[in-house]
Amino acid sequence: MKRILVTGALGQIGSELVPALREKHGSDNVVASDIRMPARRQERQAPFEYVDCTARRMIDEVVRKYEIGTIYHLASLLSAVAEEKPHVAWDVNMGGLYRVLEVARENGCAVFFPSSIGAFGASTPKDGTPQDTLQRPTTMYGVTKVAGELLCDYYHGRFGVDTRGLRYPGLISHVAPPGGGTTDYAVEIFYEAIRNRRYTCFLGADTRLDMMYMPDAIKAAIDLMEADPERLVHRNAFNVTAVNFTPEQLAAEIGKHIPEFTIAYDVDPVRQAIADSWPNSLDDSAAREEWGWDPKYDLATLVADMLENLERKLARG
Ligand code: NAD
Ligand code: AKB
Repeated sequence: MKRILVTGALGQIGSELVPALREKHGSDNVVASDIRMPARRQERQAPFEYVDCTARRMIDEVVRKYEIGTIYHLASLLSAVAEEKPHVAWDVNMGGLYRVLEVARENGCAVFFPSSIGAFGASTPKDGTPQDTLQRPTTMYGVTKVAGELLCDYYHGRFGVDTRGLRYPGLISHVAPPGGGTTDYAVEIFYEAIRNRRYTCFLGADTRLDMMYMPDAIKAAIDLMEADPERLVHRNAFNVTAVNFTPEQLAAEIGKHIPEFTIAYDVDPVRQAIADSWPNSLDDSAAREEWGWDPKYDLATLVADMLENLERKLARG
């Protein structure tokens, strides 16, 4: 088989996508890459390459060396970091995607591009946000996500590159920490609940957003890339969602397991403004119809699994 390349592989998603792909296709067939080096010796044994996605030559060399057939392009700056460094975010998020698409065009690779609820803005319908709707985001992150979706569609229509993408909501996981997004509170809260029995949230109590547990997010990416292309109408990018809650509701669910847990609020105006510009909830019926999207985790099962796994991880030190 043609091999798989994952860019930004040491981040929150890549840390779980790479093992899932290796389990499915064999370790040697999945090449992890990043601009950081893996920490553990075990991770160094499997194929790993230093690839800066803004350097076309580096992507090209690795794609040719390993005869790559599919690129999961995860390298990106997330919403809060992108707002701090908008120029860098444009270079990495747009420049990186453009170069990945160019290499894919020349080498006949398929490309997975993760978009986000950040691709929507304040003028988008907020509840049950449709698949096809107004997209006028007010953040640099959102601008790069909308432009990225369009660029991927362009490369499919104009050059026949097999591009596919998802609009992920906030992702919750216990393997790698989140990389500087607006939804990071929904991961931090678990660490603080276990360590200190309290958490001070940077978003307001009633901030409602869609979220998803990482196993569902990984399955979504792999299922979409394996879906029958004849059935895909949207390609870039499908709304996907699994759970929907406010910080207050998440804290209450954690409280069922840790009764002494308390939450307080110290709102960060920058991240609050970003969250307020995003949808309250997405309509993911196109993903369900076109490639069978069907998440497994709801709020109760997600919280129980997160606490169990994180307690074990933190106990190991
Ligand atoms: P992350 O910040 O955890 O990881 C990104 C990785 O990219 C990091 O390991 C970083 O070192 C690497 N990177 C940064 N600049 C690079 C460069 N120039 N070249 C190569 N690698 C570089 O991000 P993540 O949460 O794993 O997200 C991956 C993708 O999914 C991003 O496109 C993100 O926008 C998207 N997404 C994530 C979420 C989420 O909640 N995690 C939600 C929606 C969309
Ligand atoms: C972020 O908050 O930036 C990400 C996302 C929803 O895209 N988690």
